[in-house]
Amino acid sequence: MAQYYLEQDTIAAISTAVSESGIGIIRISGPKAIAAADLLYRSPGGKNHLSDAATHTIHYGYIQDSKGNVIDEVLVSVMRAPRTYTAEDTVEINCHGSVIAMKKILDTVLHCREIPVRAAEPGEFTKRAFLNGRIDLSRAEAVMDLIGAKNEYALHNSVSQIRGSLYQKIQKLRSEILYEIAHIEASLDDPEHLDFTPHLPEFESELGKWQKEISHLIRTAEDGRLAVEGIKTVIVGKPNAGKSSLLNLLVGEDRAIVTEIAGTTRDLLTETIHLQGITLLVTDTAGIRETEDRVEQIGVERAENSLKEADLLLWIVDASVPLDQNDIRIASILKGRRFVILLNKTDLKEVTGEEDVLKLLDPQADQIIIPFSAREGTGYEELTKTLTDLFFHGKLIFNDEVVITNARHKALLEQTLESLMRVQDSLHQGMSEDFFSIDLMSAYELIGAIIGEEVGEDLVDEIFSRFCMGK
Ligand SMILES: Nc1nc2c(ncn2[C@@H]2O[C@H](COP(=O)(O)OP(=O)(O)OP(=O)(O)O)[C@@H](O)[C@H]2O)c(=O)[nH]1
Ligand SMILES: [Mg+2]
Repeated sequence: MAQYYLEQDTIAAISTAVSESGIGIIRISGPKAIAAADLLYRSPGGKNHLSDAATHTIHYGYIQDSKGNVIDEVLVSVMRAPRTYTAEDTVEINCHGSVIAMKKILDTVLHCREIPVRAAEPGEFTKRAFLNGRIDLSRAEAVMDLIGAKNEYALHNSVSQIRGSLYQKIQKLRSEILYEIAHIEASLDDPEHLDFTPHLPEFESELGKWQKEISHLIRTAEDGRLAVEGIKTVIVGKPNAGKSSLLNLLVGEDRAIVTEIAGTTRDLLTETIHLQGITLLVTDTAGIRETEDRVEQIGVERAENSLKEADLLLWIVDASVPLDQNDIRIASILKGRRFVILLNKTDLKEVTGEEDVLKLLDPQADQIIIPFSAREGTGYEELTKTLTDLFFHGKLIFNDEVVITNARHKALLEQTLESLMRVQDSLHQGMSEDFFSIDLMSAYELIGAIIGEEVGEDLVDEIFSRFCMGK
């Protein structure tokens, strides 16, 4: 673990949301945490003191201000170092969740003259856990992801990283790389007794194995991003096809205006939808057609622009009317993209069938078409299943694979892979060991930065400042 200055001061913050709630928690951490809390705490009989309390015990009583007025009735947890969240002495005051009471208690802790306690910065408790060596950086970052988790998948993934899944994987790779570095260095130091050459084939196979593992981790990042941030899904189709009706069906509420007038939707409307543990960011767009209406033209432009950034397109085709020029134009825009066709309004008499739509597409394409009715909800289940299969190959959700969800981790893995590729190049060019030992060392350092080895203080500050208050 890289060495950082150890914090000596005691810090405090409100750790729960600062809004009316069942309970509120004021957390104090640092060498003087227990003494500071003791000054404000009064047990029911007035005789018990927190300073005498055994570790990991809870105490009923009152918190009073400097003049001895009771602020609130509380339960105080006393946890002594090192088995605490921050690895320091920690006190948590559980009060009734009144915003005024929480603020007043915090204020009293911070303004106590005898014992200086300062307000914690955002993420500072978790930063201390990291600096005190209780958790590595990947776990600390997973704590932040857990707080911000927007779906079950994201939650599951961050819990797994908090439990050290990524850490273990990285540590294993590091120790294997370090072993080879040591081997090379030893042979450089003592060439008479230790020759690396006979070991080269084995080294090369190790190198290939690391590259494979790291490439695999990098590939999981795409699934990870989609799972955690949501799949950017754009609904396209000609006017009146039922795009806004589909959005409303997915959201389960009347968000978008639906009328029988073609050209109803003008602006983009994006809604977040949770389906079986995954998140979709679904955008409804204006129907694509040639139009003289200036406002509608802008809507069509916006629709076409939003398509460009989408992870997935849902093309709504109106089965109750014949295909026309607009459908042909849409089919050409969608060429080469990942899309699913919904043949909508199948509750009406079918004028356009699946074969008609397929004729507009590349005959090689293995296109998914789902008969649908936004009015009656037909095809909804098939759509859900198609989406989860498309993005998660039916396996990503809730298996134990380590998935990269953090952009910093992904970038470091990419750089590590580049260094390893340079090692391989040197190897193929028959360079001497000292050449590739430099790149091997940089791979070792880069991958170590994921778990917080070899990272500078600035980066540590920057990462933890993104946490919320009280964490
Ligand atoms: N019978 C039937 N009517 C539908 C279905 N889906 C939509 N409609 C009707 O078709 C009309 C157009 O629906 P919208 O959802 O506004 O269509 P849109 O694609 O958003 O249209 P624009 O915003 O104009 O591009 C409305 O009258 C809907 O009630 C369906 O599955 N079956
Ligand atoms: Mg619409």
